[in-house]
Amino acid sequence: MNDVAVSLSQHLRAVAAPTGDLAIVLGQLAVAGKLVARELAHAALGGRLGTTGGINVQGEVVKKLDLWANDVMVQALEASHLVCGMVSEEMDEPLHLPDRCAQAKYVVCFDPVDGSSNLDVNGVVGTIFSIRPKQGRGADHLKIVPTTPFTSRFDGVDAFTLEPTIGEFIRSHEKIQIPSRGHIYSVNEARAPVWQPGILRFVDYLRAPDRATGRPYTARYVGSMVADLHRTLLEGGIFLYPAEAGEDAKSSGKLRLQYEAAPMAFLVEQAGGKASTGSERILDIHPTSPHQRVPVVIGSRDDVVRAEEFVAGRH
Ligand code: AHM
Ligand code: MG
Repeated sequence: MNDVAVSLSQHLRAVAAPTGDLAIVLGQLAVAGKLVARELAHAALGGRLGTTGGINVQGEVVKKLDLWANDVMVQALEASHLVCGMVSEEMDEPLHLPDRCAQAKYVVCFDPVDGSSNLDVNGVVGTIFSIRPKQGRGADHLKIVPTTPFTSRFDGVDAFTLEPTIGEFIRSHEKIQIPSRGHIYSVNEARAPVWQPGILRFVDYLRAPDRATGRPYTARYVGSMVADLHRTLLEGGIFLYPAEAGEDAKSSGKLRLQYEAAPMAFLVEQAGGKASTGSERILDIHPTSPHQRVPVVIGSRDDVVRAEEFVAGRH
């Protein structure tokens, strides 16, 4: 039986920074998460699925729930009075709240609904966020640094699952440790013709039978990184969204550094895994623009190391 007695709010009181400010921001994010979960549960019956007809700064179709969830996140974070900058997949420009700067400590980057191509089929989606210390003054802090300053203050990954009948996130997993090697790979193989040769050879290697090294791996791909990495955190294996050949926007992959790749890299590293672009640690990258994309190779340590070896041409 799970440890039913530990709620997220109790956990935050016990472990968050002595001032409690971080706990307040996380508490507001939990409120936004509950509101989004409630909306998702009822959106189909209420006719609130489908697209807005608009295209976001990434050139992607915007769903009604993307925008609704973005507004919920912005309002919840504004209400904390501790956040003066936000970067969102659904906002072309970073949102700066100058009147909050004196008091605020944090900038939050988020993807309100990751995996939104799954929305209309009731698939798994999720909200991804990273909380960064405010840097500099005024709008300067929107030149955000990676999450590294936070890493030393955390100690592993606990998971909290929303119990909807009582409206509480309850601890469901404690100190998650990713197996050092898995047996699942997760990648959109329809994109294989535009992968670089190292990634192509690596995925071919995973598919090749070899009893001694536990191959072939098996394939699982939801098309929602939150779902694919949830499985990877618990069962191990490797998730990839590699760079693609050509001049189009995917020459650095698809996933955005600040609100998709870096937060997931942080979780995976905290659980003992590894997060790379194929040649560089994701959390070592200094962002140069709000919606910067990076290739992602993430999961069990040994699997990611092996992928890097293929990318480097050693196999
Ligand atoms: P989104 O934030 O617009 O939903 O895009 C990100 C998602 C990831 O969750 C997922 O891994 C990837 O895009 C799937 O892309 P593709 O359909 O190209 O495989
Ligand atoms: Mg996303």
